[in-house]
Amino acid sequence: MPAPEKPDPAAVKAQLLKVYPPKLARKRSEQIVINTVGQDEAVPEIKANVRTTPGIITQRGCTYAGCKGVVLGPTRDIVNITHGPIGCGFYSWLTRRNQTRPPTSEDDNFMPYCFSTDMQDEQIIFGGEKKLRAAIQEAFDLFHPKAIAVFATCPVGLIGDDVHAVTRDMKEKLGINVFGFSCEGYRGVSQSAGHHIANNGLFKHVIGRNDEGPAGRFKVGMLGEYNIGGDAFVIEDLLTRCGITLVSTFSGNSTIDAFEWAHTADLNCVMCHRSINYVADMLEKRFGIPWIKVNFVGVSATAKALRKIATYFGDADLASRVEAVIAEEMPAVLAAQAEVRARCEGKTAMLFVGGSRAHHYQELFAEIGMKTVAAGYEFAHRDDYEGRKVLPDITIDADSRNIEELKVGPDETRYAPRRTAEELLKLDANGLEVRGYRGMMPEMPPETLVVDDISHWETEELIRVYKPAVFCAGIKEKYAVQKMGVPCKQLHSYDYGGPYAGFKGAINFYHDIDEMVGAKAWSYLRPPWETSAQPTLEAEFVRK
Ligand code: CFM
Repeated sequence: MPAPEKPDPAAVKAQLLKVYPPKLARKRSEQIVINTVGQDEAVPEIKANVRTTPGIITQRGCTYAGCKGVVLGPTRDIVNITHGPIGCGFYSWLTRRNQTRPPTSEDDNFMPYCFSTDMQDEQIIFGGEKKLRAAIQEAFDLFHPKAIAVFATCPVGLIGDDVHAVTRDMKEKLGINVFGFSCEGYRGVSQSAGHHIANNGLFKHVIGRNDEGPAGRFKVGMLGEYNIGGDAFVIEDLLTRCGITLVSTFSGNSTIDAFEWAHTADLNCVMCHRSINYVADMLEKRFGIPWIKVNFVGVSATAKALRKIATYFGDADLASRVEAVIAEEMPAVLAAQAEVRARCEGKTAMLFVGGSRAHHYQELFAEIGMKTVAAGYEFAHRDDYEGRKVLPDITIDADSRNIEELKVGPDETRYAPRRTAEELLKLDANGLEVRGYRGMMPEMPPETLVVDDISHWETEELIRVYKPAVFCAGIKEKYAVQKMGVPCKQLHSYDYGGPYAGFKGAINFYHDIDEMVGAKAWSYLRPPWETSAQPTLEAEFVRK
């Protein structure tokens, strides 16, 4: 049956909720919102960052994944040891295609290795600290790294191994930086808690240890850019051509040194607000570095980000170099847009990804005339949906309170506000939106559906109703979506594609999406349960 021209979102929402028991339906009802944008970008309230109800098939990951896999994983010269069963280490190892590029083959690069204590029953019963100590020693003897980080998995928390005591001892013994994270998978409602724990750990153990950062007139830090599919390489190239010095990136293509001198930047640019806003805030409070939200996904967003940096530094030469770089890049972009738009215009997309990409990638789709009809984050908070203006209204529940909130004040000797309060106000008036993030919903058209922590049932139902031309999600959803005849673009790993950031990345994205939405293959696909009269798989209850 062809999809109706424009499904009624209220009816769709009711349809999604009707299978749930009343209590769950009430909860999900607050997490599924029909968007409206009123005066001053007022959007409806959405419930977010709450526990997934057991029994629901969620797309979320765990706290350990957010800490080890997401924030620390992309750094090449820290030996990251997973203290836990081997699966935790293995499945958080390079699956999102975070790339790195050491300057020479002599430089440390541990990313091709997966380090784990490979906990066995014996450690679960008698404790794993001894094995962890031995693993740290072994890693040190083999690789002589500058730093070793240890990540606790669920069983570690359950049996009570103290990763901090072990890392403290080993730091003293080995004379290098060794630090641990209590990022057991169950510690928060999703990987978001892991981001926060990672941010805190970096701030306590790494940032600020070295005052000798790179020299430059326009020194920025990039926060929340993880070099998926080579995105950071594109951004680095743009900044270099503009004459902007990238002091450190958290954490795509990064090093421990760059983390240690992160406080020498004069401006921080936040890409993924969800995963790293804590570091941005702490760097400002302790060292006086202001931060702005940027987005290098999408052509106009990229140009805007570069211009914002130029505005901040207020230097005419820098501004003209930025304009020159944009002008160099635009002809190829416009040509690609024109070519692809002819085929993609008016087609629809749905994006259910993480905590920032469901927002950022809407820009790229809009640039080739595609409409986002529904979108949502897996684990973002209300501020990522509704904008940071709602921060004071967010209720802190027991799950969030479980995560340490560092109290950070000015550094006694190194606090140096890069701009005065008046200067910041002026920059704000010039469109810089210092410390601001407007969130996803104000930029989505009215009548679109916003769904937090989408369930598998809801995913399938939305696809049935809207029949989008492309569905953006991750590996867990990919094949179920494609079996429904809809192409699925992985926005976590980019499948085998990318980079998608900056101008060159946008061109890659336009072409990849053009190929996907134009491919007839999906419409020919018939899953076995539709083509066979016989059930393809039968099961019966073993226990009656
Ligand atoms: Fe930030 Fe990310 Fe994302 Fe994220 Fe992630 Fe990721 Fe993501 Mo996958 S840090 S919130 S925890 S932009 S791994 S690089 S793609 S879910 S939208």
